[in-house]
Amino acid sequence: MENVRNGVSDGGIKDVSRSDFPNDFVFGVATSAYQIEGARREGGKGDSIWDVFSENKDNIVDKSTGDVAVDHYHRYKEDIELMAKLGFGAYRFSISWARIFPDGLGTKINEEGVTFYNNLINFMLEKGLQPFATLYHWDLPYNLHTTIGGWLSDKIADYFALYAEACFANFGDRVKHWITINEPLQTSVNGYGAGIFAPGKCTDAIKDPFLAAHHQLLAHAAAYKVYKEKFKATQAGEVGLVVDCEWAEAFSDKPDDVIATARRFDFHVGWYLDPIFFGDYPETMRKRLGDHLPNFSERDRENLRNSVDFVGLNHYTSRFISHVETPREIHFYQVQEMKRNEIYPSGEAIGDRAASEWLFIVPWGLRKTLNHISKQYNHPKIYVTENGMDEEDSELEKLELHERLNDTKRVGYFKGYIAAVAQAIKDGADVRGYFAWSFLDNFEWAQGYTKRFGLVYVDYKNGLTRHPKASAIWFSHFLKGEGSVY
Ligand code: PNW
Repeated sequence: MENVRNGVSDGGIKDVSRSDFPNDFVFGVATSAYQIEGARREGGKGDSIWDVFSENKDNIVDKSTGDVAVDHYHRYKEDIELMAKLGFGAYRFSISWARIFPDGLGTKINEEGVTFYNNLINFMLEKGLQPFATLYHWDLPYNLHTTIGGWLSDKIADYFALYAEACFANFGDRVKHWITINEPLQTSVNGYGAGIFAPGKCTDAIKDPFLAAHHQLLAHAAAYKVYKEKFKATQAGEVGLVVDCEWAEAFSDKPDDVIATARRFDFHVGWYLDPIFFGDYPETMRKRLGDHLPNFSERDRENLRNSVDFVGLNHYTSRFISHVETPREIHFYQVQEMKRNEIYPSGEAIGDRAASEWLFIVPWGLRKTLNHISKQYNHPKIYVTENGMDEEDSELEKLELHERLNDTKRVGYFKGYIAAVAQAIKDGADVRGYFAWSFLDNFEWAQGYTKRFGLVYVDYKNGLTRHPKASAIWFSHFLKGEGSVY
């Protein structure tokens, strides 16, 4: 039964058990290379834009870096063993481009980097975890930034295709699920617009995000084409793209708010998925951005069309969207003429807040997001590639270690959101897997180590030791099909 609060349904989300999902539904955990590996100068790795960005202490709130991170590079066996012990069936990790091609140019492969990922993948398989590999989780080889301008260059797609090809050739006999790019929107808007992510503000904060997005799409399509033409027949794997998408609920049923909500989706996911499923950017973007939005050639369109075997969805939170009149500046947010509200029209909060100021806990939003993507793009195969919440390190610091592990709020988050996935499957969405973000506490980009998203606590002050939190234990019971202990 669905409950309605302030005119908005709770999606009928209650309790959940493993048997609400098909047997072959994949449950995994997710991480990314820069956030966990460390070993910045080991194994022949080149610098990435994040290595250099975090050297500037103004860029990271606690002035930290990923130089050591949580040392997964050296502790990967311990980490994978723990994942397997908890009962997970898959691990979504990312490959550091600069470990494979230190200067990004695709000419000299770094054998030590290849060996590291071979060891990682082999160990995963030995422990019964399916590898889901992301090729690009924000750590562009720095040399590609300084020499060609990174994602602003139309040459980048060729370099990305060379890198993708090297990964398919070296790892594709064992990796059957590939993600080309993680959340291209965050790179475009935060990396090339706002400047809060690497590489930091560039030359034209208005045009650059749209150019960076365009080139990420073309790079994705180029990698997909390489796989299809050279590897698919022998390796029989799948290649997808990961987008991030909040749920956007119309603030009221006034036509202006309803239209603003649709526009919000266009600018958020339509920006990336419309070119793939329909051959061009959404009309609402074209109309508002004019020449600031690049054009696709016929060849681009052909390469992009249907260039995903699955859609990866990173989902954390929801907002109510209302229409606002703003000066129609060609700025990513202003041009959308909408406001993201954290309250119901009645004034009640949309959900409890996690540590990050953008993260409100709204389980029903995931059900609606999955159904929206399913309907909008003709029922694609979907993996939830990230979902999770954070806690504030400074708050946990005040507690004893065993108390820090008692993350009951996170247990509630996962129960609610996983139940929402089960509901979406019942509604008809073709969801094949779910990955919790993140396995370990880690380097949370501009927030450094101040925010903890892990199922496993990392003791930064005591040798980076790992301590499973209550949420990890909850998962282990859930995955075994045992009743919840919380
Ligand atoms: C994701 N937002 O990014 C990333 O893929 C992860 O690497 C990251 O650690 C995780 O979310 C948690 O932040 C996002 O502000 C970061 O809406 C911020 C937003 C969305 C996605």
